[in-house]
Amino acid sequence: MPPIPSATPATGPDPLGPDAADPAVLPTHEPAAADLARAAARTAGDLLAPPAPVRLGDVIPAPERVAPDPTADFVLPEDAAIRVSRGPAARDVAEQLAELLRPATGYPLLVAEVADDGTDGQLALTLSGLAASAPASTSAGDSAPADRLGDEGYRLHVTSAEVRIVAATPAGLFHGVQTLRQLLPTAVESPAPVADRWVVPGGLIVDRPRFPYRGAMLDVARHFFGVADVLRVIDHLARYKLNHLHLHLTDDQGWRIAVDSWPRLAPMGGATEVAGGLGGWYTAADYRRIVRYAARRHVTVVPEIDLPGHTNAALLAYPELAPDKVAPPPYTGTEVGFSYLNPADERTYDFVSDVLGEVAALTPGPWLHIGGDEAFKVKGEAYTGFVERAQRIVAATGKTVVGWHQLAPAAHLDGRVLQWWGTNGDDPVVAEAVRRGARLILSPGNHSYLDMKYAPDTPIGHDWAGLIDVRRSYDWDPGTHVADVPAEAVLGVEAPLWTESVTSLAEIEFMLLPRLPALAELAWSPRATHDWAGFRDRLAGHGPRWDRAGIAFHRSPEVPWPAEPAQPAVPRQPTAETTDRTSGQVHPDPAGAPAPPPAANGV
Ligand code: TNX
Repeated sequence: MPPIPSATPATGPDPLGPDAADPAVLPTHEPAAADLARAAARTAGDLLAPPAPVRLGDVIPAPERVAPDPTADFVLPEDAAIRVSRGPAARDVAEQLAELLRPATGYPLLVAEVADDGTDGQLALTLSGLAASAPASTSAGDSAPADRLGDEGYRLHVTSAEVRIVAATPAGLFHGVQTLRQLLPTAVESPAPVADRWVVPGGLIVDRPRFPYRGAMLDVARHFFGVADVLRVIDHLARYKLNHLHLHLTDDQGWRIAVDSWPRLAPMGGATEVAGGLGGWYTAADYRRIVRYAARRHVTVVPEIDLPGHTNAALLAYPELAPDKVAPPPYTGTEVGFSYLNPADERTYDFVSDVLGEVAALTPGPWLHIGGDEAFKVKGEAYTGFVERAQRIVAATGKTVVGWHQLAPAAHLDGRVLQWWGTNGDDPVVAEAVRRGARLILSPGNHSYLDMKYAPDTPIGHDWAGLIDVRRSYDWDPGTHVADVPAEAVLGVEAPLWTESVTSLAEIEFMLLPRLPALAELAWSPRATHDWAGFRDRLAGHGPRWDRAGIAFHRSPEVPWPAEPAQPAVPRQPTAETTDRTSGQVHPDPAGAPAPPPAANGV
């Protein structure tokens, strides 16, 4: 069996630590003669220098348009500074670029806000030597009209003098920074200073997403993961331009979010997990911290309260909601479909309103996910009646309802979104719901389920939807996947990670990577860029980046990874305890311990 590498969080800046850098002011004086001489010497050296190690098109997800200019590589000088349009959100993107570059380069990377720099109301971020004059006019890369870039697009123009990112929004600037990160040499992922030639390949990228919703789901109910683990997952999403993190917060094995109006839910319902671990839950402050960290990375949190099934943990805390009003024992197995809230009791709807109301109030994003899957014991009209009420309760909170595609037969409610997890794209019930106005998030079980094994000998995961190695996660088209569902009805793509058999951050990363980038590319890149051979080669370059950053991943045999370094680039230490379990519940991270046998799932 291939071992699961134990990931060591990079020893760079603590993702939980203070985020903001000191404000910096760039000197306004004219460059001295010595500075000019140094710059001239550097330019002369660069003319003789080897080409950039990364090609401009070596980016995941593949950009919409790439025009390399091999004569225009940019080399990051030690005195590089970042100039950014005024405003806190744009400035924060610049700070994040500086935070990204400082550990490996050891350069100070000053950040300064500049007034309108001729980009016609767009935001601009420029990385260049301190001596370079502030960009005075629109550079060639700025010429396309701003509205083409949309809410999340960006234009990245690399010349020998500067790297300039232009976007209509801070999110667009942020995505441009993620592209720039991948264009720098692998060593940029090092948590400690390395001597390297920090070269960015010259040319122009104009890029924007195919779908507005690009996400991943983390099931924190089957096994609980503390805040630090969730933040690290958000980092992985952001790197690949995914913009939604769906948190599966409740299930039979655990209730993971504190609810003031039903106070026993978290302490009682959160005290278990699969195989009998201690579980845990998020306080409102924990949850807000996740939401804030995600927002800074332009990721929206989508909370899920799974109803009316998958509710054993709620029922043991509040037996009055159970059909027989008897508290069930805690559940630590992996079957599904046995528990449910009593749809015939009004108290159930008080519960649903209170819980959804509190979760909505904690959540700045527009979505509220109500589950709805595998409620095998609530059938026919009892089920649709429940769902229709729950949909209206969500609407009353001001949020847009999302649910698993089992919601399809229920009446349409404006804006509702179904998350389709089928394994056969012929689904007339869902196609009919789409005709009535539903939009779809696509999570096909046999392509996007990150809890499926890669191969028969993958030590964790399931195989009920088949084995999914990278090619299988990559080779499908969200625009045509479900019969009779037009591409316009597809809001996007989400990759769910269920965690019946996933117990640690290292195991999360092992299941996420390298499939997450494949799914991110389907969600972001124009279909015209789809090309397995090209993707496989681009993906290969990410292995050394993950190694550098101490990130665990599966060395899929489908990908031509460069040879493994004899010595890992980052010294690996035993993974620290998975702390952050609320209420002082701390238990050692079982990374490295043999994985439990694959769970039997009743699906
Ligand atoms: C099905 S997909 C489920 C989950 C399980 C998963 C395991 C869906 C909406 N429900 O309850 O965790 O399979 O792969």
